[in-house]
Amino acid sequence: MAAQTNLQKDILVLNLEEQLMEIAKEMYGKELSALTDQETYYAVLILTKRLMAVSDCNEGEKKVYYISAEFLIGKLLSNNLINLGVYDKMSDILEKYGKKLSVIEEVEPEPSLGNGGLGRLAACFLDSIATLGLPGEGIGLNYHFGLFKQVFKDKLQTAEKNAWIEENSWLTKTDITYDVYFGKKKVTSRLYDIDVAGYDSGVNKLHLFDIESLDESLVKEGIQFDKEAIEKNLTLFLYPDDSDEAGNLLRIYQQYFMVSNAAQLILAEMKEKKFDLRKMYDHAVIQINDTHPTMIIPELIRILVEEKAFTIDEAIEVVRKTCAYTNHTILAEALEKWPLKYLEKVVPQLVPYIKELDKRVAAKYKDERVQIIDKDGRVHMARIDIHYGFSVNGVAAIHTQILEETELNAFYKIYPEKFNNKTNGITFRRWLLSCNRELAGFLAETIGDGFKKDADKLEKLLEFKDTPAVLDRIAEIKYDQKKKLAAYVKENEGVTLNPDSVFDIQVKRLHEYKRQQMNALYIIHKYLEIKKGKKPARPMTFIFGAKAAPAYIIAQDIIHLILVLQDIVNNDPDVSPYMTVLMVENYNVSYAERLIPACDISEQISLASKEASGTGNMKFMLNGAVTLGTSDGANVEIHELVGDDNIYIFGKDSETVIRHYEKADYVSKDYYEKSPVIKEAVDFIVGKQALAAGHKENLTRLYNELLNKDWFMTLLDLEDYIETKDRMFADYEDRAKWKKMMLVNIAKAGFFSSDRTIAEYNRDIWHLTKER
Ligand code: GFP
Repeated sequence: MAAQTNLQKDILVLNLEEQLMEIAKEMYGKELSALTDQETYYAVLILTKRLMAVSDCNEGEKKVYYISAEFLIGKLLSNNLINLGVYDKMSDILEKYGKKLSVIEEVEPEPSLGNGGLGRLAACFLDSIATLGLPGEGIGLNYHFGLFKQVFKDKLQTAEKNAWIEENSWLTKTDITYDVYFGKKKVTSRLYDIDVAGYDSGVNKLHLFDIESLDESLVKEGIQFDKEAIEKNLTLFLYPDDSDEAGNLLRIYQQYFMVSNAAQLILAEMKEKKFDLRKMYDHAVIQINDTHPTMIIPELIRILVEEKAFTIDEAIEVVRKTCAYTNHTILAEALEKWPLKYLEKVVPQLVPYIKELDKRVAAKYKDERVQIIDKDGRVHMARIDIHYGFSVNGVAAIHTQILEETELNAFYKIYPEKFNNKTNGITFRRWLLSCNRELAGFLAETIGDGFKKDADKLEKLLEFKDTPAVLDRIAEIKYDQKKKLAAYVKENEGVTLNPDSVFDIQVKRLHEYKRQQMNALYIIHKYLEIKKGKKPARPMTFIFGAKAAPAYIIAQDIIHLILVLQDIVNNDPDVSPYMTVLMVENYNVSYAERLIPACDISEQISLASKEASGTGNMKFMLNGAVTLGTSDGANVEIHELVGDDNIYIFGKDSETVIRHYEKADYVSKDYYEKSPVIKEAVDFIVGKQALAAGHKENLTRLYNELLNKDWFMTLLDLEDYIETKDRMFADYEDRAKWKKMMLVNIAKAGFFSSDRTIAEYNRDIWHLTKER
């Protein structure tokens, strides 16, 4: 069978051109050369889907089910063509008919199925699981309007629905539907699949569940809709507003919908393959990505007991051996705790099981910190995962260490054997081969193309760290990418960027712990310096990209401040020759693919201990940017790999920060009062100039927050940040030194391939074998 399908694929590859012409005829009744770009995109999409449909699947006795609320997959056309090995061929064919593949790629709408690092990691993992030939599937939801589309109005973020699903898309409607019960209320799901092609390997699937009765017209203005009409709204948005009870309930509805479908899918497959359910763990491993899919644990237990004649003890044992949990954060707000009374409203059938799981823990352990249901009647989802799964992993060495020693120490003492670290990774197919074809091509010429399958081979580049021709070419590619970005930004944002300036970039979800506000304070500081006559050696460009959760007020205020600074700086004739500020609108994966290759300084400035790993840091490094970062998350491992000379580390370390929290002795005002530099920058936020350009309410609120609260300790590290960043700009002028730093960063990035991460998950947690 496998040989036959392979042959089919080979034949299809040989006949790509004919096939494409046929599709053009069938779909539009036109010659290929007469198609519009949009039509050409659809034709290539259909052909690529056919190619994946006849490719081998990764099969085996055991499969991983990666359940996640987010899969931030990005556009798929060019990645699929690369992974299928037909990118160049397709490009040539299109060229022959007067079309450019790079233009056709633009037509694709970006799927809006994720928020930030969590979802992008899931997407990189799917690519690597398929590439390593491992049997594995993603399971999530098909949000029609995704997270939201960010539109700036009057220097404020507004949110609109992000409709991304078109008639022709990567989604394939299957005939699989399930009944999902919320108590007595029944809804019907429908499964849509997206094929995930491995690089030079087999194909896996991303399963996205949707609800048959969804009503898109429910969304009236912006992203507002009736939160209570569950059967009409369930898969409209990812992370709908949860600032009220209805919003909380909706999130629970979504989560249960996701896991009920997942459980039914997994059990159907067990049945179809005639696997022994009592040995489910020999055939299935469920990776619970963050706490959103936690209810899979009580749900599976419930089904095994109520429908498969398991005793509760047997069910718990089988499920425990099947489920593994990944923690992505230590932020209390992100560790979900659902009031039991909410669960009673949404999924009453699960409540007796959750209470039983809680009772068993309470009977064994007295420590408050490990109880599933706390005194206030809230169910701690992560605690279910840890007690009733077999593995708990953090996502970078320092993060796992903090989990073991501090945040989850009470659990670590009970179950030391469950804890393990899996430092995150990124797929080099998207984050190098596809987004920076020029660099990837040059690397292949210089060190051979072994690195494409074995990322560690990038180290070979170190042999050229004193070779001027290689160093110059790397710098030249960077310059070209900056020019390309500048052209795109000019067209899309109307802002002029100078490619001869230093590009300093911070792109990530907007959150106070990631400290975009600290970067903004640096910009204010520089602005004031220039106004006083201290000109930088070279112009500087500060770029931000970030969405803020609509209910997160201070995050909106930070965006406002950055947009105010963009206005003030870019329109000030004294300053604009030396400095430009840009906050790109609706930052997403496609934008990241343009920004990252063009970056000189990679901003990774979270408060130490708070960023579990970060993955943007890895993408920037791989593309030759130098990191300006705190000793946090994977920055620590980047630092270890590249050494002191090739990274700029600043700020207080995680122990100091944790001590401040424990003693509650950080007072931001002290820092403000002690340092004239800090005071001047912070005061600017509510100074005449800023208030004239922005809104008093937002700016004052942010000012007060920084001065009186500053929960994520911006002012603690600000002086060190300014000093280090200044040094970095100065070092940029030593071009020989800088180019070498670029090269070393690229050469050392191999460790951060998600192929390595997935190989470790498989070795330590999943134990899958390939049978292809
Ligand atoms: C979260 C964490 C990051 C981590 C990713 C993936 O992502 O530190 O790298 O998960 O593990 F915070 P964000 O959505 O916050 O970026």
